[in-house]
Amino acid sequence: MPAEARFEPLNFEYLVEAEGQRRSAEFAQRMLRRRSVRHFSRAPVPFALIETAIRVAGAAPSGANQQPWTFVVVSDPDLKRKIRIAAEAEEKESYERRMSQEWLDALAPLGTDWRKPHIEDAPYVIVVFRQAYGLGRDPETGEEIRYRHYYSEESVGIAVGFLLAALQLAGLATLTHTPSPMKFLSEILDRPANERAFVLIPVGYPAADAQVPAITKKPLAKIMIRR
Ligand code: IYR
Repeated sequence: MPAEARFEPLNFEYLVEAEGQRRSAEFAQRMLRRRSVRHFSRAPVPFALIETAIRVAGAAPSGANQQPWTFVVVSDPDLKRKIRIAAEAEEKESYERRMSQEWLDALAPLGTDWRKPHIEDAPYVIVVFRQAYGLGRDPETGEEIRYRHYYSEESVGIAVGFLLAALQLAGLATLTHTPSPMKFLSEILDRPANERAFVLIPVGYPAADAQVPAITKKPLAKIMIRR
């Protein structure tokens, strides 16, 4: 039997125009500085910053509010090493054999290769899992039941956007990394059958001498159309 809708008053914070402008500009200024970082310092990061960012990610909208995500926060050096070794093995195969020349050419401006030392250098690696379907128990029989998840890809993508924004505002550097295939992450992190690795995010402070590729974002005129 489906649960019935229940309603409550919206708790909305109205801002006077000047305050809205101020906050919007401040947020933009901070977000526009975000860069994907591949050179991390080993300096420790307060766990509270990670926890708060994941709380923010968990507030993202999702299909049928099913919240089809699990955030695995890895700081254990042995686990990080295992993940790095497995990721590098997949990446080496990808760069040397699986990726097309067209793909390699598209990536060339980023200067990446199969080596992923950042997985071990960053104090935290957040591995985001997408729950392809839900798992529950039949209240009568106690049997395990599977239920459909709606728009889980989109939902987890939105939650990761929230997560990256929250980490940026916490003064942390991040990288979205998707070694392909990512099945090894389920095995190393012992995740259940309904979960699929979605993205791996090293989090930390940048190395003092961190470099980033000299690339730019499209101007507003190229991405926005008003009708
Ligand atoms: N997963 C590889 C390759 C790679 C692919 C894309 I698309 C990127 O934007 C960056 C890298 C790697 O992480 O090196």
